[in-house]
Parts: sequence; structure tokens; C-alpha cells
Amino acid sequence: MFPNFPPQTGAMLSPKLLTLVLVVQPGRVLLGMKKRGFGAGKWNGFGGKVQPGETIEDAARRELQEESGLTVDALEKVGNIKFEFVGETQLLDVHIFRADTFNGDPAESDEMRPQWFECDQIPFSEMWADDSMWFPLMLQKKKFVGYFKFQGHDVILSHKLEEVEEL
Ligand code: 6U4
Repeated sequence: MFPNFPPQTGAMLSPKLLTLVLVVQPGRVLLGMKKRGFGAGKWNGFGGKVQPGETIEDAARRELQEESGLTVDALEKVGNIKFEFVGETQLLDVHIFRADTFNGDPAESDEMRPQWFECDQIPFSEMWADDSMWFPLMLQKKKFVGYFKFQGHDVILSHKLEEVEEL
């Protein structure tokens, strides 16, 4: 999509496949407060690492169930964002899905504390800095691809984000 990203020379940035699921209801979205691990202290969608032998979509369902207690029938692919963290060799390749229907009630897990937020009260100041850029697209059911280069966990040094027809 972005032929020059990631840079193919010098230190190789090996990608790590991750999932992220946003459960959306009319006018509100379910987020989880990450209690531990990567991104602890931030509100985020539900997701995690794709395991060997698992499809990306299966991983997205599994992580959503493990972290929020919800199961879903249909997951819609909405985005793919690659994240580089300066000084780290591993690139995160995050596959983002949206679910508009679900089964069960959100339940707190060891990893996440779920909470519904009105779409005009999404707590962007307590989320990853990239989220405020792509959430509006996700909420409008638009598809997108992006690349964000972070310094630490709070500063975006550069980014690209574009809408696409297909993922
Ligand atoms: P474990 O194995 O549970 O210790 P952990 O290190 O906590 O894993 P994990 O598996 O929860 O990480 O995955 C990180 C989650 O954070 C994934 O759902 C992807 C998501 N994520 C990572 N960078 C993000 C970013 N910049 N913006 C965003 N979500 C991000 O919205």
C-alpha cells in the first residue's frame, strides 16, 4: 500500500500480527481499560497477538471473547495500521475489525475493564494517540490503511492514513 514503508533496508522491522476489535452500537462504542501489558492505562479496543495456526479473524474473535466476554458472529474488516516504535526492531501490524452485533454481556477480565462510551464522548486523551485520527473513519464504516511512527508511547513523529475501498 505504501511501497516505501516500512523501510526495507538497514535494521529489519519484523512484523508482529495483532488484532483490535471495536464493538459498536448505535451511538456508542465499547472500550476496555487495559489493566496490564502493552498499552496499560489506556482505553482501547479488544485484541492481541495472532497465534500460530490461527487466522487473523479467528484471533480477533478469541481475543474479544477472552478480554470482554462477548462473542460475535460477524466481524467486518475496517483497517490495517502498522506501527513503528523508534529504537525497536519489531513493527506491529494491527488488523482492525468492527462488530455491530454481539452475544453476551461485557465482563471484566484480568486484562481489560469494559465500558460503553457515547460516540461524542470517546476518551481520546486516555487512548493511543493514533485513535483520534482513525476512529471517525471506523465509526463511519470507512476502510483505511495507515502507518504511524511513534517515539515512546505518546508521540507520533510521522504518519500516513488513507481511506481504501478494500482491505
Ligand atoms: P500479552 O501477551 O497479553 O502480555 P500484551 O503485551 O498485553 O500481550 P496485547 O496482546 O494485548 O499485548 O496486544 C496489544 C493490543 O494493543 C492489540 O490489541 C493491538 C493494540 N494496539 C497496539 N498499538 C496500538 C495503537 N497504537 N493504537 C491502538 N491499539 C494499539 O488503538
